Amino acid sequence: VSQTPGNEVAAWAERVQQGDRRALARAITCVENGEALAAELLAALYPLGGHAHVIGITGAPGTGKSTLVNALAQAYRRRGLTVGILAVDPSSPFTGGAILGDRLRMRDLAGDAGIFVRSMATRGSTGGLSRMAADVVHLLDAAGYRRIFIETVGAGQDEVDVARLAHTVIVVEAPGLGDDIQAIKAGILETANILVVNKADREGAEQTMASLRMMLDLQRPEQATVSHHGTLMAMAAHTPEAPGRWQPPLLAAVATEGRGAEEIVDAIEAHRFHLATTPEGAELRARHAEIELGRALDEALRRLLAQRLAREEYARLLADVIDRRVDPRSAAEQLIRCLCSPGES
Ligand SMILES: Nc1nc2c(ncn2[C@@H]2O[C@H](COP(=O)(O)OP(=O)(O)OP(=O)(O)O)[C@@H](O)[C@H]2O)c(=O)[nH]1
Ligand SMILES: [Mg+2]
Repeated sequence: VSQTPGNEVAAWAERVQQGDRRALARAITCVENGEALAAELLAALYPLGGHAHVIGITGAPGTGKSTLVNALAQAYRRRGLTVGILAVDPSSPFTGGAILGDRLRMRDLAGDAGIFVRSMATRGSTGGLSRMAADVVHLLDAAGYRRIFIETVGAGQDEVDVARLAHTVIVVEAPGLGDDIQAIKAGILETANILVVNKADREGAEQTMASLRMMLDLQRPEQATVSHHGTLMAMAAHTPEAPGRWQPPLLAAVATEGRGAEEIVDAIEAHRFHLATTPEGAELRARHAEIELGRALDEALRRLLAQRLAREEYARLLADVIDRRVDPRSAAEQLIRCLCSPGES
C-alpha cells in the first residue's frame, strides 16, 4: 500500500517529465525494487512516451560495448540529441566490478545534462530483467531522452529478451574471440540490425570482418537457390534486394578512439528511417506492446489468484498434485474455475 498520495505521484511524474534527474533516478530505483509506486508512476508516464528510439547493444563480454556506447552517445550529443543509457548486467547478482567499470568508462559523459546513465544488476532474478528494462525505457522516454541505449552481455535468453525491447539491435564483435562468433551466430546474429566489429585496431579484425561478411551473405535470401519456372537457379551474390528490406550493415570501429562512431550513428538513423517508412516500424511497435501487455496480464492474473484464492483450496489441490491424484494442468484449470465462480466448485 502506497504511502504517497495520488497527487504526490502526479507531481513526481511531472518532475520526471520535466527532466528532474533526481526524480528520474528515484523512479528507476522504484522500478528496480518492484515497488507498487512504480506502477502508479508508469501509469502516469507511459502515455507521454513513444518518442525515443531504443538501441539494444549486445555481444560477448569485453568486446567494447560500454566504450562504444560512450562514443555513440557523444556522437549523438554532437547532433544535438539527448541520450539515455541503461547498462544491464544479467550475469552478476551484485552491483560489483562490472558496473563500477561502466561508470569509469562512461565518465566522459558525466556532467552533461543531455545524458543519463544508469546501470542495473538483476539481483539473481531472471525473466524479470526484460520487464524491468522495459519499464526503465518508458521512464527515460517520458523524461525526454530521444535515443536510449540498452547494453547487455552475451547471447542468452535474457539478452535476447532485452534485445526484443529495442528498435535497433547492434551486435558487437571483436577480433580474437574465435568461437564466440559461432555462439553469437547461433543466438542473436539473426536479430542484429547492425553488426559492428570493434577493436579494429587489433590483429585479426579483418578476418573477423570477413567471417561475419560470409555469415551475412549466407543469411541473405538472394544467396539461396530460387525456383524459376520450375528450374532451380542459383542467385547471384549481390543482386539488389527487394525494396523495403533492411540489409544489416557490417561496420568496423575503434571505440576507444571514437573511430567509426559517426558511421554507426548514421546506420542507426538509417534503420530508424527504414522503420518509419515501411510497415516494419508499426509491426515492431505492436509486437513490443503485445509482449508487455501479455506480461502485465500474467502478473495481474497471478496477483489476482494470490488475493482471491482460498488458501485451503490451493493447499488441497497442491496436495492432489503431489500425490498424483490430479495433474498440474487440470489443477490449474480447477483453480481458475474457483476464481471465476467463487463459492461454487
Ligand atoms: N584496442 C582496443 N581496445 C578497446 C576498444 N574498445 C574497447 N576496448 C577496451 O576493451 C576493454 C573492454 O571494454 P568495455 O567497453 O568494458 O567492454 P564491454 O563489452 O562493455 O565489457 P562487458 O560489459 O564487461 O561485457 C576495455 O579495456 C576497453 O578499453 C578498441 O576499439 N580497441
Ligand atoms: Mg560493458
